[in-house]
Amino acid sequence: MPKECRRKSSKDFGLSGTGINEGSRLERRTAEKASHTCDDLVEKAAQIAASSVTGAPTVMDAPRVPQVTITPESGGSSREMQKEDWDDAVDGTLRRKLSNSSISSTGSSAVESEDDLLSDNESKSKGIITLEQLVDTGESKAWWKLKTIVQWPFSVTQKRKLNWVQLAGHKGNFKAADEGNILKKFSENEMLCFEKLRDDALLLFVPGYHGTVEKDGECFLHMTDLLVNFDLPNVMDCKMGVRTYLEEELVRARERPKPREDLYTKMMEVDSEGPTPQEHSQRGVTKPRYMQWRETMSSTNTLGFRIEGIKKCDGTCRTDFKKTRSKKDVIQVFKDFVGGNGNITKSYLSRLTEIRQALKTSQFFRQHEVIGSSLLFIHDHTSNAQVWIIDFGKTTALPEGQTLSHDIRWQEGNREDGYLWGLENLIHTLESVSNEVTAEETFCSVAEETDCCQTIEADGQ
Ligand code: I3P
Repeated sequence: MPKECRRKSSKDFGLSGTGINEGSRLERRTAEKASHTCDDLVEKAAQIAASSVTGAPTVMDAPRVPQVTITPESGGSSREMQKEDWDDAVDGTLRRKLSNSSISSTGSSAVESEDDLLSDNESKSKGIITLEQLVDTGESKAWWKLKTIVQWPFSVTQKRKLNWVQLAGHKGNFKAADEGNILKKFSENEMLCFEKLRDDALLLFVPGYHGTVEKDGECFLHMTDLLVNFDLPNVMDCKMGVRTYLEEELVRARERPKPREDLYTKMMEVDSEGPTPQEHSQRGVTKPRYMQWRETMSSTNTLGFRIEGIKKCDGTCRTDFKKTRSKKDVIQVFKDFVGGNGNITKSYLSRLTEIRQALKTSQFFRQHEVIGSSLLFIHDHTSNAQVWIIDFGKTTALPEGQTLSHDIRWQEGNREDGYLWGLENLIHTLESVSNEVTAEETFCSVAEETDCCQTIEADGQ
């Protein structure tokens, strides 16, 4: 993908909100640019996935499936959504204008350094995934928060005030959509994955995908909101696999290393002894080096998954898991997350077992290098508990005829990602949580009975 296009989409299309609230002249100009860029990309994407990009359901047709939601964090990208917004985004014609992606594995020939391929620092900030949607409590947290009143197409009585909190992820990647849905910044990789997943065994375990839409001059993936069926949900994001960067990122960094100060700073915040003497002197760390360091600090390398963030129903939010590495520590975080509830733990375990089974039969899974994808755990006080496979921005198709086993050691060149190995460890972790929780529940009930017996004996005397 031409570098020029990517830069335009991040800077000019208002990822930090400039395209929404500024004057109409700017909006028009921005929209014109976006249209132009989208048009260029439509043809290209159509060549890749022509047959599958048709027939996106309208809002009314969209299946009401539980989904993930995330939202813009920056104030500029939030506002009340109006009927005409949705008319713009989803109408009968629904032009399939495809924006470019800041994460693309297809444009390597045009890029000049690792960052040209790997990241767009103008549009991305930190982390990884999810957010939450809940009834407004009026509380004001330091977390990135977006308040949106969804006014249409719902009646006054159906209006709901929503708060969305983004646990992790690239800032500004999400916008509000019609109720039950969200808009996620367009990524070619992710779109192609969703198109292929339409006919795959994993379909039941990924967010509903309703095609692409254009809004405010930007292109988005129209997806279901995974939190919609929950009442004050607890949400955890686990990034899967032993590797969190693509092999091509590694190659590029080797060919054209580009130390980044922001990654050096992030590394220093966690461990001042993390950077090498050379990295200290240049005050910069390359992306793969940073990613590898993150993997060794967390449980990615040792367990094949890591905890990225947790949002609990009480409003507390944690993303400080960069040094959560040992199995013992991971178990403790999970126990806290499920609140010592054995039923929720068992529901999660059963869902993970279903996911494992589906992965083993999935053609999509066999034919893709799955990098940076997460499992999203969601439960609420009704013991409704679900796990979803999310984030396919860096999930890349293998060359024709090549497949992965996902459970053998990664060596550069074999593109293995350790996803299944990580899932196996995740299941073992949940089993340990379940055992501990059951033992504690048994202990408590015995203790209660003992107290009870003592009372009876005392009464009898
Ligand atoms: C970020 C995290 C993201 C990565 C991002 C990192 O680190 O590893 O997965 O984005 O790279 O900065 P952290 O979790 O410590 O904040 P990608 O997955 O898209 O590569 P970026 O800074 O280049 O966006």
